[in-house]
Amino acid sequence: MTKRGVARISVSVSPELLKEFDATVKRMGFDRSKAVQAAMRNFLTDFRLQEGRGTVAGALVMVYDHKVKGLEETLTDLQHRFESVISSTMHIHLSKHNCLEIVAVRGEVKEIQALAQKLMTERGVKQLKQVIVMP
Ligand code: NI
Repeated sequence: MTKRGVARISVSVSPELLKEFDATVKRMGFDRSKAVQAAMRNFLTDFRLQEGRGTVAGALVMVYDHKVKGLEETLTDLQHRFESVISSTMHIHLSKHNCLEIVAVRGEVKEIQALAQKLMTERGVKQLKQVIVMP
């Protein structure tokens, strides 16, 4: 294994799994190495999320009803409390009632999960999705 450049690995898989993997990789226009790298990154990101440890980056995407009394103030207060993991926020007025907010995050998984949990449980927040990747 080297720190720079590329490291080559050899893995054992069932022929059926490899056949389906290769067919999917081909359909997506990937090559096998790139697909394995993407799968490894997803695996590591999932593990960080499960374990609640490590550094990640991503976005929290939420829809809320801005007519709900006090909600916008609460959401702003929360974002100030978690300013250490928030890089930026984008606000889009979707309709008369609905706002879409995209909160870009980077930092400790535990902090980001705590922020997401607090945002999604506020009354008036209709939906929250997390898109998390390796930084
Ligand atoms: Ni709005």
